[in-house]
Amino acid sequence: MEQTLYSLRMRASRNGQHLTGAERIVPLEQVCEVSARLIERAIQRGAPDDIHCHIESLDPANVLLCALPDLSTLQVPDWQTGRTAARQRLQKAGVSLKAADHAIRLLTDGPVPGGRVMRGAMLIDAASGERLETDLARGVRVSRMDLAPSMSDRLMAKLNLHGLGHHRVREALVLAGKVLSAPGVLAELCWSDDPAYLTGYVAEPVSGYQRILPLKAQGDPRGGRAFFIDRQHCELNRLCHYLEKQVVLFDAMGAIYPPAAWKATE
Ligand code: WAQ
Ligand code: MG
Repeated sequence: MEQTLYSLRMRASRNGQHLTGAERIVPLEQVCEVSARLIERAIQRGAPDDIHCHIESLDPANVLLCALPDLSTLQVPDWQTGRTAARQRLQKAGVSLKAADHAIRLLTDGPVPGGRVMRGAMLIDAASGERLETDLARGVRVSRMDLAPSMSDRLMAKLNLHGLGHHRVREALVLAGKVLSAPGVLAELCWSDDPAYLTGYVAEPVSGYQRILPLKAQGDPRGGRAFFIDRQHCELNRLCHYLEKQVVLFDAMGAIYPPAAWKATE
């Protein structure tokens, strides 16, 4: 990777409460345009009183190139069945039923004391279900990842062909790709805190990014992320450093499968 790249990170809050955040990695000539788009997103989200936009150059020697996971979409009749599908997918990835149930319960109730959503993700011991992150209110924030600039248009065109070109899908796929590339992570579970966005996913290395539609009830403002950790093969400080600091660019796409109905027997 020869070209100097810049990490753009935006976060916005109101009354001290996190509203929205987003980030990209782009060459210098795109810094102005893309940071303006991120700020516009924060404003559209509804009158933030504080917007931070941080821009920093990246050392090309520290960039890790990875391939995106395969993407599939499982359709289920209702969110309760969606949770059953998620539980089953997590177990297939080596997560215990106890750990899967605990994470689902925490995301359902709101993982922060007082029932609020977190800015980052929970780390869950894949065997015991115990929470491992040191800051239970903030969680672990995955950062410094994007599509490689040279491939970004091509990869977005492919997502667009499948009706998946929305920035929400792009960002979740890229985040899940980085999480799956991290040492000691078995799987991820996620659904949005946006009350109107009902699609969530389970990501694991074999089947990739598996969207589940719906995974939550219409109007529910709670959501979050749980990363399931294999503690035998994971040093927590190293993992958090990787998730927060390692620059990862995706320069290859996985397969994209058409939506299919989920079957309990799969
Ligand atoms: N690192 C760790 N956790 C994060 C991050 C991050 N960078 N960004 C968000 N979270 C956590 C945080 O707890 C949020 O409350 C929660 O995830 C949900 O974030 O159709 O939109 O941005 O394929 O609301 C998935 C399906 C959408 C997309 C996920 O998440 C699709 C989504 P949101
Ligand atoms: Mg959100």
